[in-house]
Amino acid sequence: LAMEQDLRQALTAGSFDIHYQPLLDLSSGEVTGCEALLRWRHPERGMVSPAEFIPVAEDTGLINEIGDWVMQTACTEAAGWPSRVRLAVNVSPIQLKSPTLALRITGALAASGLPPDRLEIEITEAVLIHDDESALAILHQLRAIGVRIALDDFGTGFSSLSYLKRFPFDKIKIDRCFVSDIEIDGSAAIVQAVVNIAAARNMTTTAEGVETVQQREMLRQLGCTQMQGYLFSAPKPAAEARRLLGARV
Ligand code: G
Ligand code: G
Ligand code: MN
Ligand code: NA
Repeated sequence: LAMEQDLRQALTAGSFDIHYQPLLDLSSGEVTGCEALLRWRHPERGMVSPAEFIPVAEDTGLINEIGDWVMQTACTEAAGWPSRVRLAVNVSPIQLKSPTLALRITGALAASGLPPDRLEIEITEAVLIHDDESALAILHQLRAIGVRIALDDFGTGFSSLSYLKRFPFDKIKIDRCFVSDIEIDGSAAIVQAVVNIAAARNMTTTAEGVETVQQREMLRQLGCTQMQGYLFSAPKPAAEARRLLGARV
């Protein structure tokens, strides 16, 4: 309950910040995306991880206000980026329960001037587990205006390939657990299978948590579209991230 009050205050006190992590195209080596990752500077506890406070925000419904703030702030930042760089924003399953979400996202896009096809929302399979028709309807609305939809953390939790049939994703984000093991066990075969499924269904793939040159080269050989990870950059404050967008690997 203390955290709920703190979260409420954080919104008005301006204690939230967004860090941005570049996504690179594995064939061209260019930055073609950037993921917005929320940060909370707590007055007493210092930096609090979203892994800790997002669940509280979800339980209290505050995730809607926080999510709107993230969307508005990140779209405004991304409107100034080169046009090849897409903004990726995480959207919680709870946010997809709100019938006005698509309208609010449309409003954030219009206010910022960011074209809808430069926004990508990242959702986890949790959205699909409950066969929630209203969530799917919102995703279809967003897609109809040109917003891309990515399936985040693929291969963890209760992943089922049937989810890929239930909604036409634009992208699959391959969880970092498969990338960290890629040279050790059967992970390369799993990544290859996901890349093949994605290609067959007109989706692209992003490998998360890429930390070594060996991993990057392996992913490139496997035909993965994009990489994201500490090898190129950790999530950085907006001004720092902006300076990375023109870099190449
Ligand atoms: O950077 P990392 O520790 O920051 O993020 C931890 C988790 O928090 C990830 O699963 C990420 O998807 C989630 N997360 C980060 N920012 C946001 C956000 O703005 N909204 C939601 N719903 N989740 C976020
Ligand atoms: O769940 P989601 O994929 O949205 O969250 C991304 C999380 O992964 C964030 O916590 C981010 O800080 C973290 N992250 C990004 N790149 C790397 C990396 O190369 N290695 C590790 N271990 N974590 C990473
Ligand atoms: Mn994500
Ligand atoms: Na992820």
